[in-house]
Amino acid sequence: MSDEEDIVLSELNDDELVEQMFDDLYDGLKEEIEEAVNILLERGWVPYDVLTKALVGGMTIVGHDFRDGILFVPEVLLAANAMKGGMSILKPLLAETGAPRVGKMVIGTVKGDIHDIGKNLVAMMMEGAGFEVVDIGINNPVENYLEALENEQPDILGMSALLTTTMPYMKVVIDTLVEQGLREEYTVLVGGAPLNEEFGKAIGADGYCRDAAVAVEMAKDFMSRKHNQLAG
Ligand code: B1M
Repeated sequence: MSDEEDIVLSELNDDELVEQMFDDLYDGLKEEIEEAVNILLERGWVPYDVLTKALVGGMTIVGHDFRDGILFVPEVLLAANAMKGGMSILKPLLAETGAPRVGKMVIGTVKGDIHDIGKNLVAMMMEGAGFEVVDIGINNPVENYLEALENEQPDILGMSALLTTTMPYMKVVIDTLVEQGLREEYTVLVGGAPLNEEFGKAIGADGYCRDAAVAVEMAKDFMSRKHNQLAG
């Protein structure tokens, strides 16, 4: 029997358990991740801390080793799957805040890009903050965004890109909105690991969101400005 099999997650203290979750996420062990998420919740951890400290923390390590050629796509897919298992437990809890509906957002990952964990996390946190979120998934050409905007009439358009090769596509979407005279109708927020504030400004977005928490803060901020404008 290996050492791994001897570990009883519920017997670890919080720090050890989070460390073990980093290992289990790295190894793509979905059931273990789900069990550990439940243990942390039972111990009184708030869902947001489980998400950011344990799951996102673990995925950051995976990201470094992916970059350095230590992990490859199949392993990273398993890690992503384990992460999603943990996120699915947290999702209803994050959405359960009972906050009044503050606004509506359409969100999707841009064309050519299939990364969806960050986008899903933003969607979850936005729902938790009282936004109605319409998630149009991954690999979205501009037509998908336009269709969703027309059908859903959201306040905010959110776009995600994780690749340096796909992030310029955000500008294609924004330019199309400008061409069609629709740009002023929506607040456009963008995010994803390779982006930065400068890029957000350069492509004409209203805001660059470093992470999901910033996305929520910015979205709330834009909504309160919108309400003030309407009131004034
Ligand atoms: Co990909 N991948 N990947 N990958 N992958 C990265 C992005 C990479 C940085 C890894 C690396 O080399 N270090 C690298 C990109 C390099 C670059 O462009 N500079 C990379 C590469 C190269 C690739 C492939 C090309 C690999 C290959 O095939 N050779 C390929 C491309 C596929 C494609 O999209 N066409 C690929 C494939 C994959 C998998 C399928 C294996 C898997 C994705 C699974 C999935 O998403 N379902 C995967 C993963 C998991 C990663 C890493 C390891 C983790 C991404 C992640 O989920 N992070 C990633 C390394 C890294 O980012 N460090 C990597 C956790 C997530 C919570 O963070 O997504 O940043 P993040 O989201 C944050 C913020 O960015 C922000 O808030 C989120 C929450 O706080 N945010 C937003 C994100 N979107 C937002 C939208 C908003 C607001 C905020 O709207 C308002």
